[in-house]
Order: sequence, then C-alpha cells, then structure tokens
Amino acid sequence: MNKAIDFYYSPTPNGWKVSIMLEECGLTYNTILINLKKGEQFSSDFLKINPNKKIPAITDYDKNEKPINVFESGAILLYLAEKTGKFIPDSIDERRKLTQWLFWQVGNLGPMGGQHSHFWNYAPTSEKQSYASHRYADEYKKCLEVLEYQLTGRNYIINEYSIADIISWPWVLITKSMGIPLDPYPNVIKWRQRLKERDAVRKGVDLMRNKKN
Ligand SMILES: N[C@@H](CCC(=O)N[C@@H](CS)C(=O)NCC(=O)O)C(=O)O
Repeated sequence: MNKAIDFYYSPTPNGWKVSIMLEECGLTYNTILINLKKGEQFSSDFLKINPNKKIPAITDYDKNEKPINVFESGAILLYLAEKTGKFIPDSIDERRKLTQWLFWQVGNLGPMGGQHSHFWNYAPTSEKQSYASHRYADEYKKCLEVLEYQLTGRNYIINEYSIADIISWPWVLITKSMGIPLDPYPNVIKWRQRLKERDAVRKGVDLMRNKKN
C-alpha cells in the first residue's frame, strides 16, 4: 500500500473538503475510516494525530523526515495547497482574499451549518422549535446570503477556483438534508452545480459513500 498520505476520514462535509482536495491535487492517499458513531475519534491512537478528536486529519509521509500530522480542515487544505502549489493564488493580494474566505468558512459557514444540521436532524422534537434551533438556522442562512453576494458576477469565491471553494462547497451541498431551500440564492445554486460537474469533486464526495455513519 502506498503510504504517501494517510487520510483519517468519515463521509461527512468536513471529510469531503479533504477528499475533494486530495482528488483535485492527484495525490496518492490511503483512507482510514473513522467510525464516528462507534466513537473511534476518541481512541488514544487517533488522539496522537488530532488532539481535537475529530475528522478530518492527515499524516504525510512524503518526506524523508518525520511524518507530518495535520488536523483542522482549513489547515489541511492550506498545507496541501502549499505542498502542491495548486488551488492557491501566487500574489499576496489574492492570498489575502483567499485566507479571509478560508477563515470565514471555518468560523461561520461550517459551525453554523453544523449546529443547524445537528438540531434539524438529531434534536428531540421538543427542541426543534427552540430559540437555539432558530438561531442556528438564521445564522446559517446569513452565511448563504454572504456567499450569494460574493458570487455576484463571479464563477468562484475569489478570482479563480481555489481552496476557498473546496472548503465551502460541502456545507452547501447538503442544504436539502438541512431543510433549507436554496431558491433565494441563485448564484449559490449555479456555483454549487459548477463544482459538482468537476470529476475530482464527485470522486471526493463518493469516497466510501456507503460507509455513512
Ligand atoms: N473544525 C473542524 C470540524 C471537524 C468536525 O466537526 N468533524 C466532525 C465530522 S463532520 C467530527 O469529527 N465529529 C465527531 C465528534 O465531534 O465527536 C474542521 O474543520 O476540521
């Protein structure tokens, strides 16, 4: 088995960010499924890779030195983009734009989508109409509005296809399962479809699809 990169994964939006990036970059990787329902993210072995006990994480053996562990999807995408020189712009000004959208995703779209999705799919019925439940749905919709505005007159989040798109897309892919119609966001609909048509994106999302946990 090729040991270039070990990829700790589960087929979820945060996992797809990295599976899509690995596919886009054409990197060789070995997928290690972490069964979240069984609590495998809490094992002592995985803790050494990711002290935050969540997927995704990677170990890169592609150097003669010590293997490199990286956790947090934003850090992993930046690491892989810098390693390959792909999906990251060269100019300082474009990089500034890229990093602000990366931070936006990990601080806004991801957590608001994640919390809304949790309430929508898992909260007891009595909690579904709670203050917190509405708050997360509204905050997630605000993120979609931000994305809609940014995509006005643009095909991608910054001037070119980049890790800003790769990191954001999975949290927009699943709107149906979160009960959020996309009709008010036509630019987002087009962008979502534009990315869906990429082979690497489809391969990334299909990785171990049947192993949903
Ligand atoms: N901020 C983290 C979030 C990762 C995350 O929430 N992963 C979820 C799956 S989508 C997870 O591992 N959940 C298991 C748990 O919290 O126990 C990142 O962007 O990598």
